[in-house]
Amino acid sequence: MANKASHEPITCVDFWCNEFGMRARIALREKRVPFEFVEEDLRVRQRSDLVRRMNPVHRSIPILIHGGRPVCGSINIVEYVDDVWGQEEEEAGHATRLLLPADPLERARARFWADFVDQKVYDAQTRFFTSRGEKKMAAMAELLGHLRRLEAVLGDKAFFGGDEFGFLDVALVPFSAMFYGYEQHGGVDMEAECPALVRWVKRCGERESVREVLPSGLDMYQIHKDFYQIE
Ligand SMILES: N[C@@H](CCC(=O)N[C@@H](CS)C(=O)NCC(=O)O)C(=O)O
Repeated sequence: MANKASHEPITCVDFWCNEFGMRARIALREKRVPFEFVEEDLRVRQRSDLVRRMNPVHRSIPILIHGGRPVCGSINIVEYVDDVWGQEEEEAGHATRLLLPADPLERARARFWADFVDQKVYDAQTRFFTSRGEKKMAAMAELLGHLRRLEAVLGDKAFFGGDEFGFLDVALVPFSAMFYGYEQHGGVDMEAECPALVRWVKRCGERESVREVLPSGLDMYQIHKDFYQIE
């Protein structure tokens, strides 16, 4: 729903390679919402005063600051952006298209799978990066299992919600920036393992919002290699 608040200044506090934060920035770009990007370098251990003030509970990023008020949690931010700027787009003469599906059952399903990405995919990915040897390979196998499950959800659709890029695409596509890292660190061939998902990644990459936000696989690989001190 559009309201006056939607014209107040918008800031996104994030780090360029934060998969969670990419969701917020893709959603803002999808809605053509201008925002200021304030970088919080996650390589620095101590969180900034801004983050501690705006997200005292978790001290995590992304944080969307709208008219001085924080919205925390990436999925929460994507839904907020949909709520506030969905209607506004229509007023500006663009076709309104919400990221979340209109049908309640489809919305519930999209939220379920977004949560699956946060719980299962992120957890297996973190174990993959932080462990060595057999544990690392077991985490890779688990991660591929989760991605194949998502591939089955995608089916033969262009995007998770059907013909249009939407909520679950926004939630998952930042993780694709790690695919090159999975290949380099895990010795897997993503195209052979998850061909439909790789085709979907290419399709998503044709969107300006995704192109502008997603770092290259090589940059993501380098920063994770340094961060997790992987040889
Ligand atoms: N559920 C949160 C997770 C965000 C999160 O875990 N962010 C991490 C970076 S990946 C963070 O800010 N960590 C703070 C730190 O490392 O000090 C969301 O979706 O926004």
